[in-house]
Amino acid sequence: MKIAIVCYPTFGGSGVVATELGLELARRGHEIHFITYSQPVRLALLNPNIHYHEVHVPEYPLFHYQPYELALSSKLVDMVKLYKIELLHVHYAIPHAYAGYMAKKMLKEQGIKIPMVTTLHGTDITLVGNHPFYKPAVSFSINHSDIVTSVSQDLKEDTYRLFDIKKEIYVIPNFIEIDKNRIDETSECHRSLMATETQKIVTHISNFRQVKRIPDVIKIFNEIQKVMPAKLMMVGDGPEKEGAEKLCEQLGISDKVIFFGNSNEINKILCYSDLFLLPSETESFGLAALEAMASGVPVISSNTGGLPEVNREGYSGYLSDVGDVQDMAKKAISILSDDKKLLEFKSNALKVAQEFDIQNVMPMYEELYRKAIKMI
Ligand code: GMT
Repeated sequence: MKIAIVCYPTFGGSGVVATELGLELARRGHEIHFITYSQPVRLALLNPNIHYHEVHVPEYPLFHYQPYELALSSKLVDMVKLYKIELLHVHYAIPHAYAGYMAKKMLKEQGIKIPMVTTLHGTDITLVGNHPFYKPAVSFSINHSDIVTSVSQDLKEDTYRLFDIKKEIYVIPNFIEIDKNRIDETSECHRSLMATETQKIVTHISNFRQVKRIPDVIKIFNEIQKVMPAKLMMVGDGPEKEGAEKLCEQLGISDKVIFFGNSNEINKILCYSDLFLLPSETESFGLAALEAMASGVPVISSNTGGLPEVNREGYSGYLSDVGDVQDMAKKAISILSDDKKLLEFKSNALKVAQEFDIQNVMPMYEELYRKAIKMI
């Protein structure tokens, strides 16, 4: 199939999922066209089946806001015609499903019919899309997609609860390429550079937005380091990073916390991590938790959104109520202070991650693509 993938090219989970999906589809012989405003961070253009088309938005002083949706839908029309693309797969409803719908309409006027699959990722429904200023447009573009998918059962339920959706929503979970995630432990996993033999390594990876509850990460770690030697690896960047650095200083633990910024090599950090913290306010899926588990790292998370579908209580980690820092710290310490338990949880985390292996999930997308193409 010839498929156009529209996504955010940044470090956010939806962009990562869209990119990894496109790469695997290309390996399976499909022709993939990424259409976005800059090259997706995880995109390697080394496969002849991968194309990348950049959307340019010319600056014009009259515009207070540059019209990205217009440029995107025009680019979609042009690329569909030029490359005879058969299907649009848009990731994140805002504004991609809206722009995709406009492209479909323009193409129809020119006698070209093309189906659109929309994948809902989370904040496009729970945080941003639900805002009254966007809600009518988001409902409209979901209802006018040919096929709608969500990355967890919980997100599907939230979508039906928050919007007036008449379409069926198919749940296709996020996935991980287990083999690609593995690195050469002896040459690439530099644990000794980061911590001493006796220190436990705790890691958090996110876009450092409010929804991730970054102060909770620091407070949980603060409790851990009171009872055992430990280090905290903070990976990612975003608006909450500066506050986090200040909080570490206030608590007197700055020397035990490393802020890495954004990284394309998270598996080289996860390989030596003992525990992963994800105390988010809400999380439709928690791709970062899955990435940690694929590296054999147990997870302490909140029990919100789709997280219980990924992190299994008492098996791959533990889940606590949002904001219950003391409970999360207690559970973290219970795993980290018992070497036998830690080994068991590490092995369980990997086992759960294997359920989400890309090879299990990819056929679900391929089947829906075929269904969408038949629909129009
Ligand atoms: O909040 C983020 O991590 C970014 C956001 C995005 O759209 O890039 O992530 C959402 O989509 C990810 C991929 O499907 C999910 O794993 C995240 O759980 C989800 N974030 C939230 O729901 C807060």
